[in-house]
Amino acid sequence: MDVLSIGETMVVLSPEEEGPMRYASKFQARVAGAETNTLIGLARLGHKTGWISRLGDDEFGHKIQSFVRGEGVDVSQVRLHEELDTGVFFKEKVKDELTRVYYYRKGSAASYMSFNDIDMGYVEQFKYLYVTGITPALSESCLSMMFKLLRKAKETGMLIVFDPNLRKKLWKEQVARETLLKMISLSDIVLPGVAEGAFLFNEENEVLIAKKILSLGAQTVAVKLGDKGAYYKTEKESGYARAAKPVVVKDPVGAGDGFAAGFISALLHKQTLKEATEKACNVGAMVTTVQGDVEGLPNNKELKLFMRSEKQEDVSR
Ligand code: KDG
Repeated sequence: MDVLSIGETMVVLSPEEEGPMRYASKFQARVAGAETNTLIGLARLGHKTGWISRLGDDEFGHKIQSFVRGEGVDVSQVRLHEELDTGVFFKEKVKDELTRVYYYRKGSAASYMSFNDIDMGYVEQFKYLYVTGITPALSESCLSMMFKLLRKAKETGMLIVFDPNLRKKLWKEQVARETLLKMISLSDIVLPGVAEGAFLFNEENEVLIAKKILSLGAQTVAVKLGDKGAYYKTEKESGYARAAKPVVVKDPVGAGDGFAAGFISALLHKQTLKEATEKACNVGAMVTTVQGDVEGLPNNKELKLFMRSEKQEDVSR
């Protein structure tokens, strides 16, 4: 198996029309969660992925379990709970450049995850463990589970990829900062955005953000720069990469998860760090071209076409 992740996935309800959600009457329901977004991206690129989580034994829990399984991610470690609910969030597109998220996930089934949910025999089959800063924000038990899992995974020699994925609505700033810095020190590869660099180090320069993260113990950093691409760095090399071409952004949410999928996919194929960052930028860019977190994630053929920046027919018939 290639990549394992653990975290909460929810049903996301988005108004069918732009504008303040108070005026919305019709909603689109989709499945989204940072960790399964990345796992689905990796599965579409042909990699073997697994997901550990908890869901409510309710309509949305069954919807999520079927959807993620249908995307080729192993869900054998996902537990459904009769007395706990599946999380839900709303994604409001107020106007072109403003999307707001409202969570209804307090006390959700996933927030009760603990290290007892984890079968280390299952974990040890994987080459990479992908984690985000969202899971430790869900509850005390998730926080403690995350650090036990990171330590155990390191002992088995797994490579740990960490996206801070800062969600300020989920926890107090000081706890968030301490936790994310500690997770960086336990990770091999860290994929922050500039906003997370500013939050953690009071630094917005990608070169200085990368240096700070390497100084905490990570081996590799790729700082996401939005439509400007990304900056990658190790002790031995550094540089910039970007997507093959600019895109019209329909929905920015999920781009970072696609970036992580492209990055890890390239590493699994033993590509260079520059190639990994390029692949990551291209997958992340493709995610933003359609509504939804995973609907724009490409398979290998689609990605190759995009990266060759071949003009695609607008209508094929
Ligand atoms: O990166 C996209 C995620 O933010 C979205 O899918 C929902 O997991 C989610 C979260 O906690 O925000």
